[in-house]
Amino acid sequence: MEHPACILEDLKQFVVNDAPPTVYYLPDFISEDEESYLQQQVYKSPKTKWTQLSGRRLQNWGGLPHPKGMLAEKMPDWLHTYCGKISSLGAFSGKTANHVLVNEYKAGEGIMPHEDGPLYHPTVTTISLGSHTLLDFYAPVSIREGDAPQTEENRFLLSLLVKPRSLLILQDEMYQRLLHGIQPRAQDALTDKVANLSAAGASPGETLTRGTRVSLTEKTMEPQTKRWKGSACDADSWVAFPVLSDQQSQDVELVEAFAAPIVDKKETSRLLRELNAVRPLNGLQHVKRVRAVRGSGGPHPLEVLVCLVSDAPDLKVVSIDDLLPPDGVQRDGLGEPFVVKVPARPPLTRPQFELASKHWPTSFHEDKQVTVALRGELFGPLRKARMSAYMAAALTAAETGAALGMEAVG
Ligand SMILES: O=C(O)CCC(=O)C(=O)O
Repeated sequence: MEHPACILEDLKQFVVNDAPPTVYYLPDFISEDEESYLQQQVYKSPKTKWTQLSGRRLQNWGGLPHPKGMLAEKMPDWLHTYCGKISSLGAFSGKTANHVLVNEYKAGEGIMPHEDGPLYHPTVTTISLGSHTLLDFYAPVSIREGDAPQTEENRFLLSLLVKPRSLLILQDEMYQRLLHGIQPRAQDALTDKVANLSAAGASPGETLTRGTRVSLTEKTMEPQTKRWKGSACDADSWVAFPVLSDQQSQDVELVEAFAAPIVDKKETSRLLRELNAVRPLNGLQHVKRVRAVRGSGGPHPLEVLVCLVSDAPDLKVVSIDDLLPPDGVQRDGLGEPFVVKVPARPPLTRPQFELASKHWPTSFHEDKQVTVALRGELFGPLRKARMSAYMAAALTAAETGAALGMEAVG
């Protein structure tokens, strides 16, 4: 279907002028009935469609983005309709959105600052369902000398208040240069750092309590990776970030397990020995079996993993006796079980380790080179200057070749 090549003139009234170019905020883009319909469709989707990440759940629709182009999957009708509706605003320069991420955030959950990258047409559109959130924007890490420490706090620039049923469109600098994220908070105190307060019908000083928010993020996958225009090439103006494997870049996946308090500390070694024998945590060697309960003024300073929820005979069990075989583990010293989430895989990078440890203590064999690379410090100024020179030489050679009528290979 044909869509306008430019964003519709009518939408210009929704530009958020207090933010860098370009943000369109459309309150009440969908009706309450449409919101309920979309929520029903999201929650009706097969359970296998959800991926549990630390701090949110995710559904991926349309295919798997890949640098060589997306392995496309048919979009379900309920999403296809809304991809068409948004594309008909001209949000994707005549193209149709072909990829949707559905994120579900419970109150208190969020997403780390990130950029969506060059695999997509540089526009992202988001429909929000169920609750508001604050979407925060950050300057990227820069290596210019004399800058203040590059903490998240120092790089924070502005927030946008996205209310349920709204449509947010981000393009240009807001999409291509800035990072976006959502702080894991249950309440948002609105300040004048929220650039679209009046458009969202709110005022500074208000505090909004978050509920469960579902966001539908529609994008268009480019057929091939494109280099964004305007990326500078002098060695001081760029940072080399590593291209990590999928496993190294992904969020922390969690599995549910039963834990129980150790009510008698003196029984800890015996309990560990016996639990390891009757309920080994197969594939979870990275997870520490016992954790100290932080700042425990309470009666039980330690908790132990009993078994994975998937290993339990009956998911509704509440008693320790139902989780353990009659023999093999003396119950003395164990309290009643409860469900926790533990990291499903060993962390491969420091950010993954930090996130994983927030859920349950986890061991980490750090690859120092990856950590340094993630900080953008893998190459010193001399090596970067050399890289810039080689890249410039390659470009010159290509341009000269093209001028001589030679054909590019590779
Ligand atoms: O939920 C949102 O509004 C943001 C989602 C997002 O940034 C993402 O999926 O990459």
